[in-house]
Amino acid sequence: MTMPQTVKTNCRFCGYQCGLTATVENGRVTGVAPDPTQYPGDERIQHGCHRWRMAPQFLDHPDRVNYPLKRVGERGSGQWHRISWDQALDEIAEKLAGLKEQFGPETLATCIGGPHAVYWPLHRFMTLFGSPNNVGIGQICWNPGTLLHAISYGWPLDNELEPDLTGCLMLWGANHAESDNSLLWHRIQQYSRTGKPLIVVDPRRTRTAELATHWLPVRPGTDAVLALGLVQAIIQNRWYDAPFVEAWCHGFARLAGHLQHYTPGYVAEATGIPAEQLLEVARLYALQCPSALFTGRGIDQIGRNSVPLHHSLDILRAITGNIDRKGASCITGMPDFIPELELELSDRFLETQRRKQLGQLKLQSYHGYEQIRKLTSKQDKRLPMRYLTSTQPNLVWQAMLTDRPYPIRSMIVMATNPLLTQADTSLVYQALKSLDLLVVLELFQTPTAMLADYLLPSAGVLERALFETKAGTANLAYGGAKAVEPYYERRPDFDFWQGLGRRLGQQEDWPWQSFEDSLEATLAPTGVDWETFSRHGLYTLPEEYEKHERIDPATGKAAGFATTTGKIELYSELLAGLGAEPLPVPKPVAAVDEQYPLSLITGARYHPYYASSFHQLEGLRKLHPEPWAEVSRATAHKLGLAEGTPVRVTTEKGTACFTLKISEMCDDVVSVEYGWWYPEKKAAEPELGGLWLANANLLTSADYATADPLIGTATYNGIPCCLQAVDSGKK
Ligand SMILES: Nc1nc2c(c(=O)[nH]1)N[C@H]1C(S)=C(S)[C@@H](COP(=O)(O)OP(=O)(O)OC[C@H]3O[C@@H](n4cnc5c(=O)[nH]c(N)nc54)[C@H](O)[C@@H]3O)O[C@H]1N2
Ligand SMILES: Nc1nc2c(c(=O)[nH]1)N[C@H]1C(S)=C(S)[C@@H](COP(=O)(O)OP(=O)(O)OC[C@H]3O[C@@H](n4cnc5c(=O)[nH]c(N)nc54)[C@H](O)[C@@H]3O)O[C@H]1N2
Ligand code: SF4
Ligand SMILES: [Mo]
Repeated sequence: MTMPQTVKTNCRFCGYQCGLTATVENGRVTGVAPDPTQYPGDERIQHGCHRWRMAPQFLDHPDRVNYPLKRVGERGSGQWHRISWDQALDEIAEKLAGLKEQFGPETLATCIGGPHAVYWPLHRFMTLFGSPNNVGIGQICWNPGTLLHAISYGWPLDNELEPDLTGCLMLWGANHAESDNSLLWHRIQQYSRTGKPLIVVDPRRTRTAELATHWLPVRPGTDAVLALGLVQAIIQNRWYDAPFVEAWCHGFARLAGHLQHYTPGYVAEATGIPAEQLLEVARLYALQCPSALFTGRGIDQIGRNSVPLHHSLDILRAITGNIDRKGASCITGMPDFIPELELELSDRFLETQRRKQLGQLKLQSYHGYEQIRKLTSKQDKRLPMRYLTSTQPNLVWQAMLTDRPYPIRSMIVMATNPLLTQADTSLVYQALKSLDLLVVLELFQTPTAMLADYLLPSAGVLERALFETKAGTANLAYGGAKAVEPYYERRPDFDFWQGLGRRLGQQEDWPWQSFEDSLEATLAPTGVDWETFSRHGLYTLPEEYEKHERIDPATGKAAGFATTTGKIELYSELLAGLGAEPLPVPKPVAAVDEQYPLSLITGARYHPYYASSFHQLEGLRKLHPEPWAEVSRATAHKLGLAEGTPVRVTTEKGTACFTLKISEMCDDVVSVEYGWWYPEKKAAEPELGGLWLANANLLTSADYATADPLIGTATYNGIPCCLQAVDSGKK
């Protein structure tokens, strides 16, 4: 027996990685508590969060995967044989070498998810193996905003909120009350108490919208029209920042010409937002600067309208002078530590293999990446490559099923549950079932893991070091040390990639002893060692603003922006050069009809879950036991349905069942939660943990042909659907 010790560590039940102290006895965690000496630096912030308290239970939950498992029965039969890590790695390496020999390295795909884990080791392996085929979530999370910011401003932007300084706050398609437990939500609440304008654009009156001075219940998917209406109102009324526009914006006259028909009346008709409200909001946003504008997944997930909308919002910020301005936004910089781009060895990725990338997307492709890189390089900056070039998922599933344009016969899935979180579950299911090799690195036996040939136990929260870096787009890193050695035979994901790489001829490129060793090397250029970093869990430097005004002593010229013209591009020369629309053009939203008379939004987030995670934790499940489908009171009345009724939502793609909830929101809209499965159900075919019951992605599609042609974004919001009681007997 050893004496209990208190060690510094972090939560990672969401992307914030709040600091914790853990009590450790005999290598086991017996308790955790918020640690105010680490990020976010104020233990009150964690008080509103239920998840971190679950950490000790999570560590030894009976459903955790503890040993490497190899499938023995039919795929999905739930029959496994325990094997050693060496056997697993040897067999996987041998199989991959054979497939590579037969079909080329592009026959291996990977699948990754949201910010749950450190992904660069996976990308490094794939660069060296030679495959461009990583499936991510990027097309509907992060990439549309990041790529458009880079095009408009020359680099991604961090939106800022300083409750005392910010004069107006706009939240567009984001619901921080449910999606964010940490510093930002705390600040939004603090800001709302000042009484200054808080504008929320969301078809639902969410808990965030309840704080708003102005709630704009936009019709799903029509946001780009609304954004252009705001821009037009600001131009018409001369509320824009004329000196800033004159000095720093390119294409203002062409923009003004382009906007003629976005009158308040036209916009009201298209979006459902009354003309007076539009004018009022435009005036507040333009004149109460600094104005902050945060966007969320609501706008990354509206198919062909995501790019025009992001572009319109970039313009809105720019013409009101809210770029790189304290209290509004900050153009971030390259990190002092080694950026993801270098850790992934992206520049070594062979040209022949880049050309094997599936699809012809204009931006989310190697060609698009290179065009942006030429410009960012002017200011010595480089965006991460692999995530911003990851493959449109639909093309990968199709290649698995049809062998066209070439066979993809194997996939390694890490820290994601694509059967719940990628669009079109039935397609994903068929594709995964068709593979010669499916490897899943997981904490739990998820529905995706149930189909694996090899299911490998990952070290999770408190068992592995953390180092989160905004993918190398900012000089910011947070994280810290593990509290204990992994329980049972779990290992950090890094060990898997290093072990596999070393077996497949990549020995020289995996020089480290351990994951921590690699993190130490990553931090080295900052002069801070891993131990020092872990004490506070944060590396950053104070932000600087208005950097475009800085005079370069060598040339005597102002730095400007890393774009073709050196200015913020309202009219994008880069998009024009790619043959895309240089000014935003909203696209029609899918029309409802008699068969599908309602508009569906998928993905409502609710505490305490996070995507498809945590449904097995009883303590959390009881807080929110049922998946909801929400409609307005008027819509429920029209359908003759009462709250609590089990309902079936149907789209062209499929059907899923939820419990009806009446909420304040746009009429004729249905909002369903996503990520629901039932870990208590059988972990084998055909149930697959209740995969086919309440899973929102039974209703969605990521069809490449209808997705956005620049980034590949599919439509998750604004899908025609119908809703009926489960016992209505109709099919
Ligand atoms: N319809 C619809 N679909 C959506 C969305 C939506 O709004 N609507 N949102 C999309 C968005 S924005 C995102 S980001 C995705 C999220 O989708 P995913 O990233 O797939 O999220 P989870 O379902 O939480 O799956 C994460 C899995 O990783 C495991 N895990 C956690 N930590 C580790 C680790 O360190 N290593 C390994 N190997 N595994 C780990 C967890 O046990 C869990 O099963 O969903 C997307 N899908
Ligand atoms: N509890 C919990 N927290 C999470 C997650 C989770 O699954 N659960 N997921 C994490 C991840 S991966 C991400 S990316 C973030 C996302 O965090 P947010 O970006 O805040 O995402 P949501 O909470 O889904 O809020 C999106 C809002 O957009 C609205 N919306 C839907 N369609 C439209 C539309 O057409 N126009 C407009 N203007 N709005 C629309 C929805 O009603 C919803 O309220 O949250 C993270 N935090
Ligand atoms: S906010 Fe996120 S990281 Fe912080 S304690 Fe809650 S779940 Fe953990
Ligand atoms: Mo996400």
